[in-house]
Amino acid sequence: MSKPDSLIDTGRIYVRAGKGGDGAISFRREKFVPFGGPDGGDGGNGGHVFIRATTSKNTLSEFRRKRKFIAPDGENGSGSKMSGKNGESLVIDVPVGTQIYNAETGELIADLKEPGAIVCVARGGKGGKGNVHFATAVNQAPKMAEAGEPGEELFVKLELKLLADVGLIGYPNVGKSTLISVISNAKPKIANYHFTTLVPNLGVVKFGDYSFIVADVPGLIKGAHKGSGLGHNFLKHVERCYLLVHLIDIASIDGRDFVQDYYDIRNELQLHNPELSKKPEIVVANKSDLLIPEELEKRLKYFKTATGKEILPISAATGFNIKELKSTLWNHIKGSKSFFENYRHRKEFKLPKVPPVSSRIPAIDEFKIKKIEENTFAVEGPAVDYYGRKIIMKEKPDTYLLELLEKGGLSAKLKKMGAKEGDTVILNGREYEYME
Ligand SMILES: Nc1nc2c(ncn2[C@@H]2O[C@H](COP(=O)(O)OP(=O)(O)OP(=O)(O)O)[C@@H](O)[C@H]2O)c(=O)[nH]1
Ligand SMILES: [Mg+2]
Repeated sequence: MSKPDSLIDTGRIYVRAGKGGDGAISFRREKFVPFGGPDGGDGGNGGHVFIRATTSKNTLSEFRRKRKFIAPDGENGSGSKMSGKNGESLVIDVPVGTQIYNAETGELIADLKEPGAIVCVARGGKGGKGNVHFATAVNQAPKMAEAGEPGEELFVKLELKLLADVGLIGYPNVGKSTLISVISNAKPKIANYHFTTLVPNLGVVKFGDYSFIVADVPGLIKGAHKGSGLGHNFLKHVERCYLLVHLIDIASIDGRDFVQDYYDIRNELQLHNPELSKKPEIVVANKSDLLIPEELEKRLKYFKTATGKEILPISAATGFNIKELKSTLWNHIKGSKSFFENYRHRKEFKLPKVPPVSSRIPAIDEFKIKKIEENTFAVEGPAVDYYGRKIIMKEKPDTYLLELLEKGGLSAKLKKMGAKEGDTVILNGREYEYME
């Protein structure tokens, strides 16, 4: 049987948003007009990457197989002022209760606590402008356009701490999965042995016009807080349930004393995190169908006397008292600040509008000259990087960059650094000869 370390409730993925499409360099063609005005359209924006919480998933195990999520790029612009299409956004669905971290900095990006909660983790790049935008009084046929901006990329760490209105806890084999299968839409595996459930199951319980979420957590045993059985991996999930349903096997099928069981589990909660033992809790006695009524009464009384707690007898197998249990759960939840309302209202889902990213535009004098060896200088800095990448030229690729940097004082700066006639200047991957 697999042990807790095989349980995947963390994941690490790489996300990259789409690059913006490039602007087009194009000119109008008309009859009798040999060379029309510029009509190059803009590039589309790159697609974003979103992460969204859903109740239809309960583990992050799939991210062991798929780890790269790349949104499509925006399309390039084209002639006749046609803009390129935006790249579609990519949505990654994760279980409700997933926390999202920047894997490099450890910063918490979002805690997706509600079904439908969504966060944009990487923004697509802004599309570049077409040559339509570059026409001036002096240059009416601009053979230049803007390149699209790259999309954001990062490594994301996912960590699941399941969230539910109700958490079902108890020893293995007491019938937790059977119960969730009876009250909700969940279809977990059910079997007559311990640790049938290895990964928590979520189910949506309908109650009148409302619905709430129940989590079936793998069985707990004595020593769980130290890692026995399936251990604290699951106690962690219980932390974020509002109400605990503590299920015991009143028929003692496995030969244990149910009062002792109750105390054992309470003790594990306390040892794992004292806050857990303060949560509202109801105690439910399952498998009561296996006892004759007199014996059931006797045992319920024994439990109440020993613990001073109320206990509700049910049978997940026959349906006895299941309606009563549901309304008891509801009575607890309806007063809580739980998220079921949210669940109800989020049926229709729209992606939030997120603007594309674009880099900061540096001033034209934001560059430095570096003497790299005798008679050789390199021009570096934000202005070179930005304009060198940003402007696409149809002809004479670097003239625009050179003219621009000249306005930012290129020759003067070179001279100050001691450049002499005939020296080599390296700029944007090309070599030039310096002239006084
Ligand atoms: N007679 C009777 N049997 C039940 C009842 N509820 C569950 N069972 C049986 O008890 C066994 C265990 O049920 P599960 O629902 O798998 O128990 P669990 O608590 O989820 O067990 P783990 O996942 O191992 O922790 C199965 O054989 C069920 O058919 C009940 O109310 N009455
Ligand atoms: Mg189970």
